[in-house]
Amino acid sequence: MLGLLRLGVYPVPAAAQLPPADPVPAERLAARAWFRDARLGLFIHWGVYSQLGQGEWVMQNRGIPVGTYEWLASAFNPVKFDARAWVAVAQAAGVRYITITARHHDGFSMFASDAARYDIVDWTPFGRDPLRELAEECRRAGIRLFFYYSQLDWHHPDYFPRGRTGLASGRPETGDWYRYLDFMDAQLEELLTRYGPLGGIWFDGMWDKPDADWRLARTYAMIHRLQPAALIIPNHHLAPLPGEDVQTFEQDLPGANTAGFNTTQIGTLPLETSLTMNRSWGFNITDTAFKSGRELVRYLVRAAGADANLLLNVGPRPDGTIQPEAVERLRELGTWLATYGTSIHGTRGGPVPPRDWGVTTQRGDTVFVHVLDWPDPMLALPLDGRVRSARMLAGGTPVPFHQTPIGLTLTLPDSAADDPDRVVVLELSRRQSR
Ligand code: FHN
Repeated sequence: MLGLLRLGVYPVPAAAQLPPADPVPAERLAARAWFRDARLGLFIHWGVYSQLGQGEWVMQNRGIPVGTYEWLASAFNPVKFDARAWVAVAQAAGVRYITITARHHDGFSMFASDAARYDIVDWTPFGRDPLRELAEECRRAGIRLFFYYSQLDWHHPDYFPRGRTGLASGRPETGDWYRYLDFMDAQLEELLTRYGPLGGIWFDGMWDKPDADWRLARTYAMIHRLQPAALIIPNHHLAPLPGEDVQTFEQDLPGANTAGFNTTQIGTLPLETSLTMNRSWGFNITDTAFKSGRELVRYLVRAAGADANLLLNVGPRPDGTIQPEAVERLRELGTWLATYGTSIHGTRGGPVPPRDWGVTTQRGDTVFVHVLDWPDPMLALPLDGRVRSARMLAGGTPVPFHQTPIGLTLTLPDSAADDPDRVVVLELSRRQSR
């Protein structure tokens, strides 16, 4: 048992490793409310792996040993990287926050780190810190910046005992787990003290060693101490743990589990769902399976109806440019939000839970009925509020409605075939408002 503990194996599930959470300070509660209002974030998977155009797991998938991958890292030189251009694409899409990979599972740091020489400034000819440039541009544009930080590491010698992955990395079968945890805390301190106020930290990779002692309480406490308004968003696929601020789901709406690794337990924290625009997170040169702008609008709407944010991903190319297919779809989202954003940004899911025909979102006395799939002119909703008026959001055409004690029926105008979402705006009489 003692041997196991010294090796950092802690046969106690993560949940039991954390003391009950202290009351959440006001500024973090305010940050959580801001996060819920934001509704749309841009996820960016970008790094050394982008050079091979086979996604961010190429080191693992092709069994590339550390030495060879280190050479690949030394060739990384994204000369066309332009933080202002990225932020402009995000702004035009109606994005309110960006979450970028500061360090993915390959262990390479996309920022200037004193805790590691294996970083973009020391190890590559590029020599610049893209996260610093992005942080400045985000601040200028009023977009909040989150850093994705991988707890899993296929490069670090102290990520030992190994977990489920990274077994072909060619590292010696030795290492000091707690020295690895110290390394992570040192890097997180750098990220939380050198890039200005952050939206938060988006963790990933704990699932590689689910029974390990990740010392979460210590790391979470440090983050909350260094930046009290920073949010902790863990992609551990478990129900929320003390000290965490957002529950994120991957490639699934909250509660669903088509991906096979998401918990179906929905807690009370703000919710988020991360989604690839094609089938890859990191740049994949042969992955042309891009979802249409229409599909992405409808996913954003379904996420908002489930009271969750959409964190939509792009995988920039090795030269630092974003694929035109992705820019085009982000532009389409922005065009749609220019008209319909009021029914998404700053809303909450409900009052009618998600349905096959669509979802509802609400803000104060206003309810937005998002009709996504409904062939018939009449739509009945179990809405017991007193509706004062009903109109189409686009164009303002009044929508005939009939109110009964058990609900409401709407007579819907024909929809344009390519209309991704017919939005009916209901104004509730204050007395009844939620
Ligand atoms: O392994 C990662 C993967 O590379 C990617 O970062 C996604 C994003 O949510 N998360 C992990 C898979 O669960």
